[in-house]
Amino acid sequence: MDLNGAQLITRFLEDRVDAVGPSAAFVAGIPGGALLPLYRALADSKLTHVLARHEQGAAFIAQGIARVGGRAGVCFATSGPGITNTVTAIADAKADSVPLVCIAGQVPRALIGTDAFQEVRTCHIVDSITKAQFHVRSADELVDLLPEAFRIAESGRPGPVVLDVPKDVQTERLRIERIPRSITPQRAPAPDATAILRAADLIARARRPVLYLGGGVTQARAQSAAQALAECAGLPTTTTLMALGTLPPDHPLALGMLGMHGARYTNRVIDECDLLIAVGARFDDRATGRLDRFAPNAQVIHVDADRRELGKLRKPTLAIEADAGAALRALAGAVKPQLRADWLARVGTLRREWPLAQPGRDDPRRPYGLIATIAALIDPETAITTDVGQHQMWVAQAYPFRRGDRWLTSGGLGTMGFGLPSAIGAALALPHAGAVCFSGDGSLLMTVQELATLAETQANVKIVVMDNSALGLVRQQQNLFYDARYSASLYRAPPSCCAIAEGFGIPALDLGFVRDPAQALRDAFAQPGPLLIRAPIAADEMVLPMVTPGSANTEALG
Ligand SMILES: Cc1ncc(C[n+]2csc(CCOP(=O)(O)OP(=O)(O)O)c2C)c(N)n1
Ligand SMILES: [Mg+2]
Repeated sequence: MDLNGAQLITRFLEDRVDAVGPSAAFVAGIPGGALLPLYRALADSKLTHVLARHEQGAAFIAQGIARVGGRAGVCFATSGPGITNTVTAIADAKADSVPLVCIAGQVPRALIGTDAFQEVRTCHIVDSITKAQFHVRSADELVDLLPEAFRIAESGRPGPVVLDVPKDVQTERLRIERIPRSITPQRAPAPDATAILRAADLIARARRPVLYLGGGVTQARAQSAAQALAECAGLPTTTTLMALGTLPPDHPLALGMLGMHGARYTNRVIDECDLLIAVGARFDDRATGRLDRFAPNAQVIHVDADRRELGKLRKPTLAIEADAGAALRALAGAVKPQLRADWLARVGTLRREWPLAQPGRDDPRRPYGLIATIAALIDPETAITTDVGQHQMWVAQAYPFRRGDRWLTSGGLGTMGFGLPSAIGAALALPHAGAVCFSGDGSLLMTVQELATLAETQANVKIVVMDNSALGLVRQQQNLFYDARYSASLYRAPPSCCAIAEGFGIPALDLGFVRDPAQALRDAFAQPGPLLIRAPIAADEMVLPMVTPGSANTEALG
């Protein structure tokens, strides 16, 4: 067949829909000069383009689709300012191992290196925040590079890939027999059988083991294998922020989230453990606190798809490079059933002595009460996204997550502005269940223009803005660690987020003006479709406990 580079791209993406499913039909982006040939081909394709209002939004919409579906999301950005606008969202995808393919326009080949209009050295800029990046030198190269970009993004430990495609590569004609097929992503290796036996032996001999699960378990969609292992070997189980939902909060072995804003008892159980089984977790500083005092008396089994994580921060007793799902299934089959009555009794005592206090849990006008009231109204299939700040940590502490793949938050990079566009992406991929975005009044403004995208797509997204007229988490740290000198953390002229939403064509509900917030929320969540809900929050509410950065997790404040 005879076609041009741009048509090859759209035909490849269309074929991917048959292999991956309907959400692969979405491409989020913004056109521009260097990408107009691709948009010309798009006009003839069956793909559904989501016109974002900022390229960061486009890349986060693609992330939302990827995080709920597990396969690569796709975004388009033009050369120069288009691709530089995606940088934050690409770095975010790298930090949280999210498969993402960004197709960027570039100036025509003859102009490269001439400081042409809208020319930047794209590959150079994204080098350290991608898994791979390719400058495409001819339409012929696309035949291999398109499947390769997706294979890399989705295989092993997933991550972002950028294709830098000059305008005249998009218009260059080529003859091919057939459209290149997408490659089935390769999982990380299966675990070594001897290593699994050794791990099972370490688990059998441990007296106080803890299972420590990270985002890799969600990536591998290994929730049931993780539960099976925990239940068979009697392992109290903690999760990182990224793996919330792997064990439902009412599971008797669930310890909840560890780390900076984890419950005191969770961090104490880890402090007392003699074997830590880390799976798909990377000993991130927000999870471990002061590293040399994290699980100080424990041997460590570390399972990860990425061998560079093994021993990067904590020297393991036993390192296993493997897909989290395969390793958990193998371990669940190899461990001997144990009840561990003494250890579980000790865990119960710590849980009673050092519980997670949730003041105001019964009051929908306070953070925990608001989250609990909303959680009771939402289907477990609904995606929950957050922005970054106190509201994110309150949701992490209080929301009763039941599915890891329905929980979307910017964990590694901590990007304000993640919540709204990722919720749009998630809701496009889950049209019935939709998405709820818990945002902050600061974070919302980072990508507020995506309200226009929401109005246009009518995606089923509810936005709950926890409005404290403040950069709350910054203010809290200034209160606790910087002599309560509040520098640049209170808004003196806060805008009305309800008026903003309405200006974009999104209806709004202000809980500050209703008599019965619980009833107003019931009514609001009974209606499908976009809505912004403003929940006023007192600026002095804190998210506690909190471990001082650099301290041991057992020394939390509050
Ligand atoms: C893009 C970006 N800039 C700055 C920060 C630093 N930061 C972390 S939390 C926070 C405050 C967030 O305020 P808001 O969204 O209102 O949430 P709140 O803490 O008030 O709930 C800031 C500025 C960040 N995480 N991301
Ligand atoms: Mg705020």
